[in-house]
Amino acid sequence: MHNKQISDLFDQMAEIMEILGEDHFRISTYRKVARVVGDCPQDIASLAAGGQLQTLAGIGKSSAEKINEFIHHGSIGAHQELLEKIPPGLLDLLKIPGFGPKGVSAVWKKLNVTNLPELQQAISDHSLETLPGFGAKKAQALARGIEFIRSSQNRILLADALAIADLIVGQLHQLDCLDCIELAGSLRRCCETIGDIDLLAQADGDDNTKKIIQAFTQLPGVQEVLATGQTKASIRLAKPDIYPDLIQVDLRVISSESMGAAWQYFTGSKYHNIRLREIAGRKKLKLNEYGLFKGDKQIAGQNELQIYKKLGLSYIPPTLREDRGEIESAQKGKLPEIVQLPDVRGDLHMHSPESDGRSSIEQLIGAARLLGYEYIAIADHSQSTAIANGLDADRLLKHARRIKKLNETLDGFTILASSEVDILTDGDLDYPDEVLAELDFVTASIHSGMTGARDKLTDRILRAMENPYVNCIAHPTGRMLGVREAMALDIDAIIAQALRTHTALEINAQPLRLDLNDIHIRQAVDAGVKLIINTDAHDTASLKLMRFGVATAQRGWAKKTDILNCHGVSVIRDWVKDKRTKHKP
Ligand code: DGT
Ligand code: CA
Ligand code: CA
Ligand code: ZN
Repeated sequence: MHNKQISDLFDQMAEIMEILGEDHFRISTYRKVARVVGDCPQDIASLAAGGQLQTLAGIGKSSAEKINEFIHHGSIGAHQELLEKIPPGLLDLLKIPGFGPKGVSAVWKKLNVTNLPELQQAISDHSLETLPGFGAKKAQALARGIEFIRSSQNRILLADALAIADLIVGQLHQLDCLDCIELAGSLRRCCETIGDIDLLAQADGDDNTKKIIQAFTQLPGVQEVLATGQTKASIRLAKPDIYPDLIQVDLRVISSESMGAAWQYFTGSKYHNIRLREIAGRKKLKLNEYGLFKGDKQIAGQNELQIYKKLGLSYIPPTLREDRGEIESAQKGKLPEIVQLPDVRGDLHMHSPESDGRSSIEQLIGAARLLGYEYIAIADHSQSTAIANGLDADRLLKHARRIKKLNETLDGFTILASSEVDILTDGDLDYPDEVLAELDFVTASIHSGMTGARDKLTDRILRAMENPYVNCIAHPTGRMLGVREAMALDIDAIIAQALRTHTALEINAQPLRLDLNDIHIRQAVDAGVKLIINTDAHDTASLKLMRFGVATAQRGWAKKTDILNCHGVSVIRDWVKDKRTKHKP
């Protein structure tokens, strides 16, 4: 499908024309084309091949020609011409959240700013503030926006970072001069993306320390040694294929009496640590990576727990250390008992070969049993997701009957007949209610037209939740880390509707998704909305991705009682039955 690329090109043409101050009418025409193409559920190339482009509202003759040009040549001449009229760095400025073509045009024409570094300069020398409509507040917002872009560039997915870290840990573990090696930093806090990998090795004595640092800098795959010191080193490794750059790994060697303090310090987050140092200060103590000190005397440092205890806090799990209220809660001894991987009792979103899964249903059951699960749901795609071989109603009903029959042969395990039903552009579902009624559990999700307007997209989901057969919304925002932004959605409205309609929200455990994210999970938990952690597995191996969903749930302060699939299958069945009968919206 070229839809996204074409939509992006038209958007970019509109943006460049707006920067150039060109004709409004053409700008809004291009925007309209971008939206129509982005929303179009069919492949634009096949519409074009059938000469049907102009049947789409908003696509006239000249836009259709440009689309055809792209399909045949991979580029659009008018787009290339527009690109030549502006300094290329201006396009980077457009990526700053909250900074549009009008703003870009102003800084370019009035301050001669042509790229990100120059904009940063204009912020720091306050020249930006001299522009009409740009006060200090706006400048600050832009500075934060630039920081956001920086921080999302060059980061890698949690799961990929963990795989690399595991390899390094495995290799260093073979050294007998090392007592233990631990993960720290954002990796230990299970952030969704990781800037660099932080490792701590515990060893005593200069010789041992030296040997570890040496082994670390000579690991296979090291492309560059950034720095080496007595007790620390930074290297750069080749990233897995999907990433263009190198990933940095920092190792620090710590002696046993400071291991807990260092682990605490280098786990972060920075903001969490700042708060802890303040608390230490108020108690006339000093906290650093070597320990907690009263004058010159170390009163804690060997283990982390002691540090929290001596500061008057209960132990704070790494996934909560973001200064998002965890310190206040720990002071009162009121931290939530966050969900743990063994609490998960089933997985309600996976695909079989009936749509685009690669492992047979029998294999999925076998793997799920090994994970200690009591139930799974097979949720294949519905007919509109044709690229994933989605099932039409007939096939679905047969598929569901086979699954229910299979279930009767199982002992101590339940397989549920489900579907991942597309939410169509108007919020209708891809199957009629009488078909959905034959399923044990229904998950609904959006797979098309994700670039639409906020109100429209939100309404689509709100309407789907109104359906008494919809039990869960899968990957609610549709974001893919570093690939695709979340849909513009009114999350508050979706959470309120989930509560009102007894619809659960999914925490999709795919490392690329982790959707809902930690912030939205926390909002849902606070509102009393039920969540479901699913792997969306397309093969047995992916069933193990559950840990990433659980970690994200922890970061959103979710308890096992908040998670529907931390309950037995009878609770799941009741959840379905109650919405169809008692809570029918
Ligand atoms: P990342 O690498 O961007 O995903 O995030 P982190 O949290 O791993 O950040 P990193 O690698 O710069 O630092 C690791 C931890 O070291 C950080 O979470 C907290 C601790 N730390 C505390 N104060 C500082 C500081 O002033 N500078 C740095 N670099 N780290 C600090
Ligand atoms: Ca780090
Ligand atoms: Ca680091
Ligand atoms: Zn799926």
